[in-house]
Amino acid sequence: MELKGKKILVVGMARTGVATVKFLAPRGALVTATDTKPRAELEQAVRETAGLPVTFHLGGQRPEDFQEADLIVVSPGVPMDIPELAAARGAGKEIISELELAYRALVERGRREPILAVTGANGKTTVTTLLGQILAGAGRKVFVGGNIGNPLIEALLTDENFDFLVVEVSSFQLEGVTGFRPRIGVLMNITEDHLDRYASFADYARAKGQLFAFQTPEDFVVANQEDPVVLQTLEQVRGRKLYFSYHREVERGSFIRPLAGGKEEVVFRDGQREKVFALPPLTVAGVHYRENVLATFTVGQILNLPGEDGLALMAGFRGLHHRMELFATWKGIQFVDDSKATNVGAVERALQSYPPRSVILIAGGKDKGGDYRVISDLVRERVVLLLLIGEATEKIDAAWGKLTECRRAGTLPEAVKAALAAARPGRIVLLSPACSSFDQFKNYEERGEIFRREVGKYINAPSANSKEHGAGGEE
Ligand code: UMA
Repeated sequence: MELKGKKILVVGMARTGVATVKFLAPRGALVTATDTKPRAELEQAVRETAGLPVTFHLGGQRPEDFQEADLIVVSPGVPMDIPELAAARGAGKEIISELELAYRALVERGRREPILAVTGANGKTTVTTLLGQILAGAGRKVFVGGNIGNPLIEALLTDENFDFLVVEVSSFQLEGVTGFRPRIGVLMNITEDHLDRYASFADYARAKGQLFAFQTPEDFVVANQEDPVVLQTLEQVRGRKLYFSYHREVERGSFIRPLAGGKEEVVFRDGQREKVFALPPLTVAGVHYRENVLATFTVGQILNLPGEDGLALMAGFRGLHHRMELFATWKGIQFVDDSKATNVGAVERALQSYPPRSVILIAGGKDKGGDYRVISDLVRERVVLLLLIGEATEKIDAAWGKLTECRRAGTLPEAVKAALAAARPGRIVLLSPACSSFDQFKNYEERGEIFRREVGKYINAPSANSKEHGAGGEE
């Protein structure tokens, strides 16, 4: 892929676009960067790329930029079917994602670091993080990036070579791949998400399957045995398949075996060969974390990493920020920030962790086209009060409103106020929105921070008699 003199259009100028421009422009490509947002909202992007030879067309997308480009590199948040891209595709233009660009550049530079790629509707950020940690713990130099926050192309902005590239990959990034081939691809689960972008659930599942499309029999697939959609998606893949299951034995892969006295062991089985390790008690509770541990452990075994050390590290892991994060306990009430729960599957995981009729659930935001009713039974059983916020209020009310006491709070501060009024010892005030945040917030992080701040206002107020329990983040 000769870059010198090639006209490349970078679409989207947030984190991915900026890194892409930083890679392309110094290597002689003739780069145009476009974004629908006006320049005033993209000051940081312009600042970060200052001094580089790049033409900005901001505040809208000009069809001629798409028609004149030799190659178009699209940010994950830009839908592949916007009219400008559809027309460019019609004109035979090559359109790829930043993930594909990074992959091609790595291959061309003879960079041989194995790529370990993780996808799924839920759990992928945790597994990516855990993989990074167990590799680093085993003394390997590792780049951790992708959907987790820093695009893979950033691995090419440094002269450093890594031992491994661990990449969290989203379905959006996979829409624009034509050759991306991870050495090990991990598929955690496929449940409804992003149906505001995909025509159907099948389309979304197909996008996830692209992670394995270019693998050969020398590569590995690590997948969840318990998810029927995962199994179906992987029917045709050529990589060597290993599975994990939290509650039954698998032929090839990893599983947990219960022992007498409540103890457990983890077994890695590869045909006749079996390796067995004691499973230490895990700090993070729940079935889903066990799946994350097993997926990570399986990858570790493929790479011959020491099993005990990896399991000890994962047992001590305390979870991710804004993901089922218990950030305060006050007067026997627990406050849990699960702002990263942007789909129904994630709320399901959260609710499964709590006793019946114990949860005051704050949900809502920007609807993503999924079906909320799939977890109706769980909502009826676990949620004692449902507080709705944001654009999706109507739709969630229609699905869950009659299953438990439900109030339309409108905004997050109002919801927190109502939650505090109804909270009693033993109850859990849980922000687990089932929606994206973009109707009322910049992103899920901001939503989580505002939740914490609002909770803090009440429990730290002098009248709240908070001497006994501050909001000091008891976790
Ligand atoms: N834009 C256009 N034209 C359009 C649509 C958008 O110009 O038609 C512009 C927007 O005005 C904006 C830019 O494109 O300036 C946004 O691009 P982006 O959303 O791709 O933003 P990045 O900062 O590059 O973030 C992306 C991922 N975002 C999405 O997938 C929506 C980040 O994942 C990822 O961390 C980052 O690349 C680095 O790889 C976030 C995410 O929400 C966390 N991911 C989804 C999820 O996890 O559910 C998939």
